[in-house]
Amino acid sequence: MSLTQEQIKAYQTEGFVPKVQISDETEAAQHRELFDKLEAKVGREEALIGLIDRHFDEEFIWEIATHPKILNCIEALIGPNVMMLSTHFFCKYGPDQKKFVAWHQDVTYWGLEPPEAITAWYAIDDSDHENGCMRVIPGTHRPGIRDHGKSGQDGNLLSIDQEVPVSEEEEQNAVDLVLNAGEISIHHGTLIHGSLPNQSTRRRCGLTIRYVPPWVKQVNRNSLGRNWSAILLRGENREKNFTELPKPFPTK
Ligand SMILES: O=C(O)CCC(=O)C(=O)O
Repeated sequence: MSLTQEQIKAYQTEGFVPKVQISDETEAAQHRELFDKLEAKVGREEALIGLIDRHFDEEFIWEIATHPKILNCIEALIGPNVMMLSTHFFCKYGPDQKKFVAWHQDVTYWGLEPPEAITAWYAIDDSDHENGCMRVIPGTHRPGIRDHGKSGQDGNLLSIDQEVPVSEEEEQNAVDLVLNAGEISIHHGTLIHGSLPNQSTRRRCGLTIRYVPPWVKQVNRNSLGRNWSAILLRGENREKNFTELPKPFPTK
């Protein structure tokens, strides 16, 4: 299974693929149960945005990030050579926490040249308007990176409180990416996206998985002051731009 020509075209023109089913109900329930255990171990505060690159020690995260169905979709969009840079959970608990994700473009502070990256957002929980699903502004990936400022608002989950200004018209064009657990959306690294606070009593947790083709270079550290811990998942890494780490677990 991969993407249809229509989905590939939509990604090129709109900057995202809104929905692809990856896991059936049983597999999605297993992933949720394993995430629940991890959340219970680390606590909710850490689970918000503190679970970064845990695919190195939690096998279920590695399994999601390297799921053949996800990699088929990524390969259809960026070609046969696929490296993974990172995994990162975004969790929002409602209704009092008021955590949100301000409008931004992922690659702005990632230190990549050219700034080419792609994200699969895997729904651990059902994700809808009420619990603060991802929102995207179609087509905004095309002009490239815009200047970002600070949101200045409490509750922005982004690492350095970044926010990109958007016009009223763009805001009105925003699309909700409603997903069932076990589905993914895919977005381009320069697509403007964010999410509103969770107004429900249900958790909204998604795993973001960041991929690049190996011809991209890391020229600066990322917003966390780190180099990416890159792993080759498909094809070849002829360019050797990233220090390639070994796979922490076998792939299926
Ligand atoms: O999960 C969210 O609400 C936002 C995720 C996000 O900003 C990202 O994938 O870069």
